[in-house]
Amino acid sequence: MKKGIIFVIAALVIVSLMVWFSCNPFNKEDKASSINVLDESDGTRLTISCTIAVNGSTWDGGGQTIYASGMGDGSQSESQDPIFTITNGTVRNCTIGAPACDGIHFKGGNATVSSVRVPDVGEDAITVKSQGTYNVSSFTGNSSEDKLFQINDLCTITYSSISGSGMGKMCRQNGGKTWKCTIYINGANLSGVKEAVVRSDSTSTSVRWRSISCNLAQSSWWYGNFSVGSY
Ligand code: ADA
Ligand code: CA
Ligand code: CA
Repeated sequence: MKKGIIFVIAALVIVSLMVWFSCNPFNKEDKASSINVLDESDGTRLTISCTIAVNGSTWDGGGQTIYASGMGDGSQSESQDPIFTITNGTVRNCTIGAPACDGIHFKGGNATVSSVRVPDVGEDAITVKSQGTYNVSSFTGNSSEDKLFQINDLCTITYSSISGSGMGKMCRQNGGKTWKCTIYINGANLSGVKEAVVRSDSTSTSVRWRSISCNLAQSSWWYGNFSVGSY
């Protein structure tokens, strides 16, 4: 009997240490490269407790819905973890369930997000964090409180076949920044937009667009003094 209890306690300690080393919540820098605790019990659900770092490969979700545990509450707090970081790679074919935390971060090189749905966007859905060339296609993001997409570094980014309902703006270049980004919008179906399609404080930024439908009058689509043209 006593032996049994000692065995159970020892097993608990070992499992706790394994979880701690793979996913130390106090060590933010290591989180993106650490191993997730996965729960794929019914094949359509994937529970994660750390960021999935995609680097040089394609991550295909096979239609699964991802649930983040202990990574943020999906609010407007800026301190939430991203669900994915992508450097020179692709994330495709999944749904990010709530809480969607800080969404997906582009971290450099050539990277793509395709066939991804976020029914209840967290702080935002996709952020450019480092310089690169990026593609977002067949993407649905609903119920953003503020922005769907955020751009925090130099990039050329193409948004194709975007669908979203409920947002302040579809895309925001980081406030007060004057560097150039080149934004292509190739098809967007937007409803419940409160502020703009794109907002930027940079006069060197360029937006080229086609096939946008939006509840806002076209005179309110572009918030800022950047270059806009159709293509
Ligand atoms: C806001 C905030 C920025 C940055 C950004 C983001 O615009 O002011 O500092 O955190 O959100 O990346 O979500
Ligand atoms: Ca924010
Ligand atoms: Ca954010």
